[in-house]
Amino acid sequence: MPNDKGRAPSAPDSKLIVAPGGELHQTASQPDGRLTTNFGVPLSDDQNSLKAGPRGPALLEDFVLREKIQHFDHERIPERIVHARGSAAHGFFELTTSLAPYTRANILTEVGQRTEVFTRFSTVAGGAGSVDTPRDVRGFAVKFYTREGNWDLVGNNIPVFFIQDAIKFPDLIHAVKMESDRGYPQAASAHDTFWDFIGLMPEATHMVMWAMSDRAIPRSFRMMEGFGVNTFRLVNEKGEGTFVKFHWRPKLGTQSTCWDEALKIAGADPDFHRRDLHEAIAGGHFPEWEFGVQLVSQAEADALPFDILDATKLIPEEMVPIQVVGRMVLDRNPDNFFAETEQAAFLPTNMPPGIDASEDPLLQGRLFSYQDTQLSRLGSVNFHQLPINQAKGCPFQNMQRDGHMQMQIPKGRANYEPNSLAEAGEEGGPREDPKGGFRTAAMAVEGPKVRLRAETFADHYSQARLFFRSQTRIEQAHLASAIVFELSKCSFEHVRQRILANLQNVDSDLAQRVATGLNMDLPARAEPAVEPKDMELSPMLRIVGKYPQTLMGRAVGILVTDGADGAIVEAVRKAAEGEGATVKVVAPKIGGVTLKGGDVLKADGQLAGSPSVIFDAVAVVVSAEGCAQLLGESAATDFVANAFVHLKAIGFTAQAKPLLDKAGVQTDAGVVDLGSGAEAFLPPARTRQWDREPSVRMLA
Ligand code: HDE
Repeated sequence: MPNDKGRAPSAPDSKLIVAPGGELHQTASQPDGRLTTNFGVPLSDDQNSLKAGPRGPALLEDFVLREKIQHFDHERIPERIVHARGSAAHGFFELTTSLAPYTRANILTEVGQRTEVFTRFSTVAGGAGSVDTPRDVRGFAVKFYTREGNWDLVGNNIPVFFIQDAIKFPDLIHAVKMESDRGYPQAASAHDTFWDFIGLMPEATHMVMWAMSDRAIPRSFRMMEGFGVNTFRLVNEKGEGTFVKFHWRPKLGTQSTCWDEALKIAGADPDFHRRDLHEAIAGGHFPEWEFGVQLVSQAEADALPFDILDATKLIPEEMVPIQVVGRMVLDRNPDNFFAETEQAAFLPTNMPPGIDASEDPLLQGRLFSYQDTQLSRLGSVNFHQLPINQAKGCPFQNMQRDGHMQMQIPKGRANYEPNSLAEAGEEGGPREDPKGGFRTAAMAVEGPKVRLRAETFADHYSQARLFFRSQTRIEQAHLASAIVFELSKCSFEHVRQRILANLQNVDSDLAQRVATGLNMDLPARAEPAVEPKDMELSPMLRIVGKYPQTLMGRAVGILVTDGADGAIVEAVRKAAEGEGATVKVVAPKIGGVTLKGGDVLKADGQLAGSPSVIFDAVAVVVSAEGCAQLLGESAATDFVANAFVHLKAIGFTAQAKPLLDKAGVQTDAGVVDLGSGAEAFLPPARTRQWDREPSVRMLA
């Protein structure tokens, strides 16, 4: 007998409707709330397939079974060839200073105007299911739905790139992704083929410095800078062009993790950054960035000691200051990961009138690649009709027709131009706008057709040196240690030697430190195409010492046991939350603990699954008996020991001392006795204890 065993409780009201723009929506508030097939036929049962008898085989006529299974079979689409793993959010951009002298783009001239945005952050090398915290560049792609069409600023969290010409991109990506015969490593540059390629590509050296710096292990998406990387051009009403570099600066400052911490986060919470972004927005802590520009005239560009069209070079802020002209706030999580985050298609070619590409040979290739890749990824020339990609501020209208998945029903027969259908009283369709429409900046271009790189692109080391030498002592040590780590995973000795030979052009001390870290002799210096120059140092390129000392955006974990003093827990919670931190209680059991005095305190996380790597600062508030039990639990010792070696503030009650001692914690300014009040815990909790590092880690 048929039965409804296994049936889900009645679903919320749900029905498909077609919005006026032709956009398909599934809403959850339709009055009849009936489950239907994709073609609207109401279903009486979608939990039992149609069978020949209760125990018989399924019948071919079961369109309910077939439709459900078939749709499921085709749910996946190809992941992005690069930047496959990403997370995104909606928000707005607001212009605070007009750039009218330089551009006619409405989004950059109308002060106070708010433009909707959709921003996607990503890693580069790993697949869609890889972890959030590998050492990697991060994508920072912003889609502005402007009144003059979409503008996609598809940037990274590092202002330069590995290569100068787009034609090398497939080689770079093949080298960094998992090796093709063995299918590993996933989401890691620490392997033979990447370093083999890098050693043979001196132009990559500057970017490698950044990729080995703490920038490549960000603390959260909310704490990353963003850069347009390529040089673009702003074009004003008169058709005059000005070079521009675009910048995003996070309100929370640029912050990173420690490398050992990043490795451990990968196991503890592979979705660390995705979760952080989602929870911050859901909790009303909206991430915010300043938007800035560096403007450079042609004459100023000609005077620079490098080529402004070379994407392996940055313009130091000390040379051309960043003018902050706007801000971006992300205040809404996507409703559906696939429909929005996965189907979002960013195209550097999406530029409103007044913003234009430069001749940067890396950008020139990008202008082709992104449109092209969507055709295999999203499968149709009509991907611009997907809701997330639709131009919202200025709907599209043109003579393009048909194709797979055409979602619109164009009326009439005006699908060509010029036409004179209007003279016959018919709809003639849209027309060009010679004045207001997009016009490419009329830059003079001349020369023979050649496959050559300009000589002005030949200096591969000056800016690598600039970057390394501009770092603080701490950051230099991290960078050197990162190269040692990566090269130690490279099995080719000749490749390690080549890298060491190249590094001597950056800084001989760096090269020696890496050689010592590898226990290798320093080979002869590689002969550079152009001798590197010593540029004026740029302290703005640092992270350490620059980010605000604040608990905003930070997470505090309080480890408790039965018998803990609830007043201290509450004092720490109140103080930390008062400064904007998120506070979570960690206990040996998820049901929580019974505090001194008998109250029950629920836990947010169980100790084994909530290690200290997911927090920025920790407090240990335990009873003497609870502490004695924790001494036999390695997760507890790890909790404290890792907090210490990851340079975090540790607040403790007197009863927790045996656990701190067992974990090897030595007293310093970041280890705070909570007996004298929770306030003392706050200053060290606002930052990392960099001074502690030499006592816990042997750095190169
Ligand atoms: Fe990309 N890049 N890229 N890239 N890129 C893609 O387009 C490409 C480069 C960047 O969240 C792909 O839609 C070439 C620089 C981001 O959806 C693809 C070259 C910068 C994203 C592509 C570069 C970027 C991509 C893959 C060398 C910083 C993710 C999927 C010329 C300015 C966007 C896709 C998102 C994605 C090509 C170099 C940023 C294959 C040929 C430099 C943030 O089209």
